Amino acid sequence: MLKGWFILQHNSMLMLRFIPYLICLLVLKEARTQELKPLRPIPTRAQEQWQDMEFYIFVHFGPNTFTDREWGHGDEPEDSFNPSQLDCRQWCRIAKAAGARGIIITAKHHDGFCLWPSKYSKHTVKQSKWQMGKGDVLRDLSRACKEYGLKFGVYISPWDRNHPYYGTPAYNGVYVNTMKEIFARYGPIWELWWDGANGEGPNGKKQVYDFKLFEKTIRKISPNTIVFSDIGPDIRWVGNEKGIAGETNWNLLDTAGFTRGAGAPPTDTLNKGNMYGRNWIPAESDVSIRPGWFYHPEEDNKVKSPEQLFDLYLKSVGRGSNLLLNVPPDRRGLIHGNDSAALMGFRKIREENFKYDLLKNESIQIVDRQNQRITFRLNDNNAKSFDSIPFNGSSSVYIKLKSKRKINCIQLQEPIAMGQRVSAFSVLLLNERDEPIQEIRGTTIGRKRILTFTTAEPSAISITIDRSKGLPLLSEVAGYLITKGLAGQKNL
Ligand code: FUL
Repeated sequence: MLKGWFILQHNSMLMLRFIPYLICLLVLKEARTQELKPLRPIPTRAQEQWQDMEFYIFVHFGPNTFTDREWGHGDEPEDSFNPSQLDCRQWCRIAKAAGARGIIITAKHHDGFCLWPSKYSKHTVKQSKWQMGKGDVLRDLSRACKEYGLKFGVYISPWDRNHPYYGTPAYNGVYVNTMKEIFARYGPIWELWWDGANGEGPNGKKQVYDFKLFEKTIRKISPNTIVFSDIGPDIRWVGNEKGIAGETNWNLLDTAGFTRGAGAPPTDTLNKGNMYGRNWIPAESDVSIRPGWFYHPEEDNKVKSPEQLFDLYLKSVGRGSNLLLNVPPDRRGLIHGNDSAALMGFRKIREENFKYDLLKNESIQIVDRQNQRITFRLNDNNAKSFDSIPFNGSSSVYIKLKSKRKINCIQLQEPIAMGQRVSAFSVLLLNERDEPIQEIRGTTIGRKRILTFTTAEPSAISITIDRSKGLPLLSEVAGYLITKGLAGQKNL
């Protein structure tokens, strides 16, 4: 009995002695969980999934394809639209083989012509002689996308140079019905593209768009659709039509006081985002594989080369944006051989150059003044797992390479679900004595940051986060040796 009491006393004493440690641990844990809370604003699930799409195809197709115009006047005879061999499965086959993950089509461009037999317009495929008025491009393409496992999106131009109601309040109702019709017949729609253009209609008047109503409608009928316009709500225009995101690229944007189109923020702001922006609105980089958005036979030999496309990939996806690459079908309704050849070359370059991650089998250490630890999370090829980098100005990620190797590309990723944080970082390539042989500096990282630099042969690599809005987090670090001369990097 006495013994039992003694043991109890002894245990309690022991426990008492540990209490300060326990408190300490709890405090530390609390501090860590606090630090590891998401830093708002953060993406919605749909936005996060959208950012994982990286690269997809834009299709500009309509009367302009046949009339050699970029902006139709809206008075083109319906019969002008007459593809001789339309095959949306061919588009999908090529998109899939190029490694694209979806297709967005101009269901209606500024000329108002509808690529589906709409109840709300008399300027549609139904009024054309194509397939004796029974053709429906949206039906064919939405089906083909499903068959090939591609996401399906639509561009529905609010500007309509044909519709008799355009320029009157009634047109806003027509536009809402048009969207409802498309979503009901051809959904699910993954991305909806709102062009900012707002010109005059057939009666010489401009429309006052009721974007509040448009947005409310979409949120109601399809809450997960990603809606694009120059200022969102879900994704923003990158500020140019060259497919180039800012080297500094925040997924954040302030939209208060701005409107779509002429009232949008300066293009430079759209290009870079706002560091302290209140909304999560990432940039989509749109560009055409040819000089024009629509097909023109005289541009058959002006298709961007695989190397140029790869350069654009580095400047869009490699800067944390998505790449929306326009590939306009020709008058047959097929993707021209020159375009598909360029796309296949583009895929090959990406595959070959990103096949072997030089850091995959290296051990990555997280180092600060006091301690160092090995992390497996930064090269586990899982962008969702991440680690925090102790942030005291001198902390870094250190990779001692098993053997010296040539490298000219580093890829970094932040776990964006936790909010975008890093605003300045540097990568040091070190020799066997840990002396710097090359320094590469960057600002934002975001979902993906691909840095290319002059080829070096380091023994170790050190990455330092120089400035961050909160505790810096990294999810992936990879390294590559990109083929010399690619992407205009002459000295790679
Ligand atoms: C612009 C349009 O005016 C062009 O014709 C094209 O559709 C491009 C993607 O967006 O604002």
